[in-house]
Amino acid sequence: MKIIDIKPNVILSSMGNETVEVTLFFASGQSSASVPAGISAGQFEVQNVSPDKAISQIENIKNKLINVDFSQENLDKLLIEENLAGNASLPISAAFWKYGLNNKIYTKFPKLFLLLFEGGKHGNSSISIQEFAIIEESLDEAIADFKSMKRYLDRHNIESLVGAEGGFSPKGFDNSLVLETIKNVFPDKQIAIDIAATFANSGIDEQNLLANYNIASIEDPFSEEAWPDWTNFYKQFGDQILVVGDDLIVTNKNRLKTALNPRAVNAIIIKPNQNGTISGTLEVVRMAKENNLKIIVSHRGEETDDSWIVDFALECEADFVKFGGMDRGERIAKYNRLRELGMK
Ligand code: 2PG
Ligand code: MG
Repeated sequence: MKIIDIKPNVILSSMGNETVEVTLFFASGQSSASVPAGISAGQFEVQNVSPDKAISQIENIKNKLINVDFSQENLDKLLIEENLAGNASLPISAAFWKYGLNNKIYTKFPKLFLLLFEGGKHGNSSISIQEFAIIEESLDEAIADFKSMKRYLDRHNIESLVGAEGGFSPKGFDNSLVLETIKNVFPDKQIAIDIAATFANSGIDEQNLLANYNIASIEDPFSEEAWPDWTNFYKQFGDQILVVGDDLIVTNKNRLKTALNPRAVNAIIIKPNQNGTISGTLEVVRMAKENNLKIIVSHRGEETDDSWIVDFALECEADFVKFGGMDRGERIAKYNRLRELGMK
């Protein structure tokens, strides 16, 4: 596929910060993609630069990208060789990838980690765990459940902030109150939490959590360098729950290798902007599947209205997705895209 022109552009993210969008022009059409950002980003993610710098990096290599017949792999290889920052390479890589999708029909859909409550860097700091989700198999049910929780909070006069990802973040709540509330409203649903331990206040007792609540998945229970804690935890609980690496692995194949021997995880968060290219991300997905890890494709704390991450999740045949709560336009865009692609 030959790119005939490239227009990088600055747009605003869901936090009102500037981020990069790229439009690629082809002989027969065009394709745009923008990049999200982490609020609780892992320290080993691909490096980003300011949007202005990213745009000048793109302008500087424009001539090498135009009128060349690229495959996705060759394009991404060049972006890496040219040492582009993540927020310069990914919008090009993703816009190219998007253009190559031919209105595919999907029949298999991932389960949803429907975000209900948020704390840590994403919400009210009296809640130290970053994310509390319930696991849903149907989009319609997820929509209904999110509304049920809203009704419950309204009925009890519980005032709540809207978290960064469209979840509830009620004033005066702490981790236990959040978990009790979920248990109360949805006694039969499985719970998935993201402790985001690098940023969480200490004092979370994982054993206690598992004993008292219907927890099916724990993400980042320890910081990204606490390998022995991870491997011990996996040994103890890996046959009961998903032990999920996000900041630990940062969609990086070398860190994934480390997490496999000795085993630290049985599931992985996949975020293309932690990696920097589509091919690099797909390589991590392949390696994770070969090693029987569950695949969880995820949005970022700071998103854009772009919903290509949804198409990406379906292309990867992800087991689960994280697209937030149902209370912010940029999150709703993902759920609308899921619906458009056929999920009920
Ligand atoms: C996470 C993500 C997305 P952030 O930790 O899993 O939910 O948050 O993008 O802020 O890293
Ligand atoms: Mg996380």
